[in-house]
Amino acid sequence: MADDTICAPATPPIYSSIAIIRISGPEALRVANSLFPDAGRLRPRHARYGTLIDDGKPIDDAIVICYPSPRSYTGEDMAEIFCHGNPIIVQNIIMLLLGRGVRIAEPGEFTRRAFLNGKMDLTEAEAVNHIIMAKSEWEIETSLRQMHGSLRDMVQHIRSLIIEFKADIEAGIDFSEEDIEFISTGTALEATARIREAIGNILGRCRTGERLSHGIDITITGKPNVGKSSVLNLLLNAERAIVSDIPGTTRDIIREPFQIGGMHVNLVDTAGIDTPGDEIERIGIDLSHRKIESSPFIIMVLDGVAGMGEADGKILEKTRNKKRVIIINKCDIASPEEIQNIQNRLPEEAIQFSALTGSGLANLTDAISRLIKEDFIEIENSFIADVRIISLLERALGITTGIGELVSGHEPPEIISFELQSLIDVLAEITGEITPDDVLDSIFNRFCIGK
Ligand SMILES: Nc1nc2c(ncn2[C@@H]2O[C@H](COP(=O)(O)OP(=O)(O)OP(=O)(O)O)[C@@H](O)[C@H]2O)c(=O)[nH]1
Ligand SMILES: [Mg+2]
Repeated sequence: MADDTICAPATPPIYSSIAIIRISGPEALRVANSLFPDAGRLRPRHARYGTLIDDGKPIDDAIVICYPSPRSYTGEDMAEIFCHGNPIIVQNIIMLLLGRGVRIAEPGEFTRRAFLNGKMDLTEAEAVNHIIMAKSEWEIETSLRQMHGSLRDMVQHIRSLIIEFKADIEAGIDFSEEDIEFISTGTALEATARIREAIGNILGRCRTGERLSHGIDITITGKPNVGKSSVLNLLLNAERAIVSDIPGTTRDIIREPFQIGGMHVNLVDTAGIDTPGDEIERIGIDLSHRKIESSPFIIMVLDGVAGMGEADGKILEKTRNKKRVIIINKCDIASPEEIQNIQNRLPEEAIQFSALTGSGLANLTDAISRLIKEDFIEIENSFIADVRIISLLERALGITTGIGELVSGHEPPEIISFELQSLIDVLAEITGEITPDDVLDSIFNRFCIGK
């Protein structure tokens, strides 16, 4: 347990109905009790309402709750003050606490203490920050599961597989001279394969989570003037991109975050692709081509009035292997014959759409969310992982491959056991049992103050 007491506002410095200040450490309860002049001890986990007094001067009417150790977020003695959400009041209370020997917390210090006091492992601590920073429903749900131990449990399961295997291998060490096999090469290879598969499985799910949490780019493409920017604006429900009847209006790439089916995506509007009219348009079209190449998901817009042309055919060809939704736009004024005509020339069913009236919008968002879920089949089981966890899992996979080779090569059990211990250590870094201070610093520095 830490020997000093920390405090910080847990809410942002804005005018709001309520602000919360947290205190944690050995002096937390004494300081919290001293805030009320008529003392009377605070009952654990009960709200106490009263006027906070500093040197005889009232500061605010507030509620204080105390949480004696170990039943608190940090595992230490803690108190929370709920005052009026005025930054001046918050500042006054903080100054009062500082005057009583409490110091201001570093970013993430409350969660760091919770981790150090065994209230949560590192995967759960990181999930706390992901919940706060989440940009989609999916991210919140996944982070919440992770905060409840989903990733920790999987890592612990693999760890127990390794420990069991290591015990079998070590049983053979004393007898290795005598050629007695405690575990056959076949069984050892099976155990290695099982461990490898389990690590590969988590790694896949972490990679999925990592990609999804950054948001997936969905690029809107088509020839000029078909209504790409109108589709973007309709989806965003905002006049984000300039719309005009002059072909070649959009020249830059416009990228906006958005939520589809509970997932965080980035909608990307691009310049219409056709023969450029001038140098700037040519640059815009080059950018569009590059964006299509790098984007896994495409919304291809066709013009229901102008019909299909050579440029459309080329874009269709270029996006053939992408996850794609085709929409026939301007259906509010296009003739049914022309719409049918276009559909007949398409390799897949298109959505009849109007960026002007909004018709077809639900079909479009459903189709996109279906495409994403098809591509990320592990979406429901993914983990929110960052490069730290992913690179540790990659290292674990490498070590496991090496162990397989040692087993096949009938290497002595001492060497195999040594490698199995390295593998256990790498997994312990994921959950934070073995983690250097600088790694902890870099993790908790990303948290807000007061968390
Ligand atoms: N009637 C009708 N007009 C539309 C529809 N969608 C777009 N338009 C019109 O089509 C014209 C071109 O729309 P934009 O959204 O600027 O088209 P764009 O594909 O982004 O064009 P560029 O940026 O030049 O490539 C504008 O005059 C829009 O008002 C639609 O669904 N129905
Ligand atoms: Mg445009």
